[in-house]
Amino acid sequence: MDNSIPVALTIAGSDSSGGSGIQADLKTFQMFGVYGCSALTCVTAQNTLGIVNQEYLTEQLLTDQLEAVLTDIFPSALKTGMLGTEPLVHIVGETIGKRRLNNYVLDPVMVSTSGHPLLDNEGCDLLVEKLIPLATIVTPNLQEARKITGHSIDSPEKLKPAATEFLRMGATSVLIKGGHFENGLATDFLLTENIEKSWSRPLLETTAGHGTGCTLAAALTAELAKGREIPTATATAISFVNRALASSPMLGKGASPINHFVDPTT
Ligand code: PXL
Repeated sequence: MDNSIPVALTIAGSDSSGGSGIQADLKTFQMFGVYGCSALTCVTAQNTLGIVNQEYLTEQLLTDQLEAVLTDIFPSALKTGMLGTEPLVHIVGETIGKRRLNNYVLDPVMVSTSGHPLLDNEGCDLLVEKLIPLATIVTPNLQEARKITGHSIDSPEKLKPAATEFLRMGATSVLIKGGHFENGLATDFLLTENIEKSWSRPLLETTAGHGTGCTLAAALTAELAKGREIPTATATAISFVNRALASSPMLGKGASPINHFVDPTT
């Protein structure tokens, strides 16, 4: 009997409220039928209202987590989320190269929804220089895409030039998420070397949304771990997150987490 299941690795921070970070990633992998491994970069004390405290793990401890997992289990896809500092970005880049990891989903997490910095400025520079060229897909939100490219991206027509900039930086593909402009639509824009695709929907009136970015990148990683192509993996991940957002359990007093229990396949 073949009991094998696809394996994915997440390198990210812990969110004590369980809605984003490592917790969102592992819940999502599980829903998609993918075995999840993890390496922590940071422990945050947070709830739906925001981050109260955070502490980075040492460089040695991140290195040792990665070595422990990767000398034993080979993931068929991986994602990175909150990396925090330049030295931790450096370790991730070195490890992906040394271990020849592929199907890499880079979520360039920089600032939390509540405004808390999740990556220092030197870390941002190194992420662009070292991680973007390794990425199968980069998943910036509009704010991150503006910061990384220096483009203003103030209309739907500006999405493609900004996305092209990510490919020029060395990424295989890019998904710019949640662009909303005066048309009242939220648009996700995918660009690969030979495919351009966008998904638009009316903006959802909700206070929920904690962990949508992490969950989308995790769903994409799970689909790549199963061998799906980038456009179908992206479509599945977007559908999962939209339905999870629409059926949020409305937990907590701030931005509620989304509903990780929705069916990934419909
Ligand atoms: O959603 C970005 C994010 C990622 N990872 C961790 C976080 C957050 C936002 O707060 O705390 C650990």
